[in-house]
Amino acid sequence: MKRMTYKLISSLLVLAVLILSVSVIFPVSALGAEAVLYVINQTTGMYTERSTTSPTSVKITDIYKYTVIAVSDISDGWGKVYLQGTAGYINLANASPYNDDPSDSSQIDSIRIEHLPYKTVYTDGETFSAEGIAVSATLKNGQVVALKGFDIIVPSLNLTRFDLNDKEQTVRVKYGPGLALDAGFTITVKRLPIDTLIVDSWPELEYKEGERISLTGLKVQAKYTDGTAPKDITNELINTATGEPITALDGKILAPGTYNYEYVYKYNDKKINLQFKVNPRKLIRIRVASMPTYNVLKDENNLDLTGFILAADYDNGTTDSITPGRNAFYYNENNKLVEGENHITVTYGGFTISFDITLEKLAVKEIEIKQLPDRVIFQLGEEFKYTGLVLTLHYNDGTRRDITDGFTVSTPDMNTLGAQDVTVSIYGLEKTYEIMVTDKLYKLGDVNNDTKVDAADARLVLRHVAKLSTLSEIQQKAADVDNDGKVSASDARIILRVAAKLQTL
Ligand SMILES: [Ca+2]
Ligand SMILES: [Ca+2]
Repeated sequence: MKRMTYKLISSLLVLAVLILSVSVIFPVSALGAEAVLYVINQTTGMYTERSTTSPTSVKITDIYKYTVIAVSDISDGWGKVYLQGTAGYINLANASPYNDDPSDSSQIDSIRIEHLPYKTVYTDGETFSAEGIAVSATLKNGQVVALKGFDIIVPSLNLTRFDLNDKEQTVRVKYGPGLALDAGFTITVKRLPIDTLIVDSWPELEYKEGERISLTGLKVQAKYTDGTAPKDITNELINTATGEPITALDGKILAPGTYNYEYVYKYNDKKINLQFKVNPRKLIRIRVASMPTYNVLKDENNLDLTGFILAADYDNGTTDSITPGRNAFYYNENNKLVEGENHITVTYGGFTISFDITLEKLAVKEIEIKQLPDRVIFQLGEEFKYTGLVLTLHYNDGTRRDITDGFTVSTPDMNTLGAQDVTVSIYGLEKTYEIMVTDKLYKLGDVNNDTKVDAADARLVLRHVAKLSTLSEIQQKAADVDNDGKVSASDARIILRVAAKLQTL
């Protein structure tokens, strides 16, 4: 509900009228001309007359008793008024200057609408006008006076799409606080005289899956029964099911299917139907986008599809990557994979393609020394060892495995000083690494490696034998002076004899 104050409307109207009249007749400097409010005492003989100089007897409209009206340019008992946008003159003999409304609304017993506004029939969306309304107040002392400062509560003059007929609406007139002084009258809001909606041109109605709906080309016009020129209302259409404007459909992607949309303009009985069809995309071919990267035959019934991508191309320009199931494949003539060339056939979505792939037996294709043995420097004449050597086997399927035995290691000449190549071999593949044979690694008997063979060396041997401390591998070599492969008290005794120069090594 829209609430407006007639007082405000009136003064705005007067102001507008004044400005209009003054600026037309007088230069801008005369804007100060003021209107005076008059109240009409009776309708009999009240005429407005179309003339700017001497009033004539042409009545332009009625003014009713109790109407409060702005009058200007008063002379010789006549005053200038504007009624429904037209200037005229009234004879003031039957009007009197308006005195203010009662200052206290409690003096008023009731209010009454003496005459309705000029306009009581509206078209959907028009603006309400109170012009012409006459309202009286009956005071508690019985006197009846004209009222000006009443409120008018105007209902919406906009019909909705659910208003299938012209609509009666009530306008309330109220004076003062509360609702005690209240009157009302009915106005009619008429529907726009829409006859039919005409689709002048259609948009694209059939789409491929994934395409966006385009309303380009759609032109809908409303035709009116009253001869009004047809109006393009394309963008004002409303979907009856969702209430969304038609513009919300533009650019949408709809799943495949048929869509019947009903659109209305203004009222639900003025509608058009749009049928959109979205066709499911069609597979037009399949192709190998990427070959399998795994080329080792492990299972004659299953091709390893690592790296394999089958592309499915559709008529709407889209492509899917497919991972076909085992049943989509057929291998060679008997459906078994073999070593060497294989002819593979794939079927998907009614399309068949084939490609050839070469499969090898699982084999080691390369070896690598992952970790050198614990020792690569040896004493001249020492026994060669390769403890700690780790080999990595690289298979043709991309996998790898570490081994610490099962391979063959060549035996270097440990009695020759200098660098020696050691060859490690397995599966016909070889790798070499280098060892060094030196006479500087240790001196027999010199367990603590201080260049002398003396009692200190013998003591280290005895502590080792007694398990009080442990000699390193090299120290044990130096300690085993009798060369029996063990470190024992007998070695300590020989070291002491050498230290005492009773024996040489
Ligand atoms: Ca020593
Ligand atoms: Ca020994």
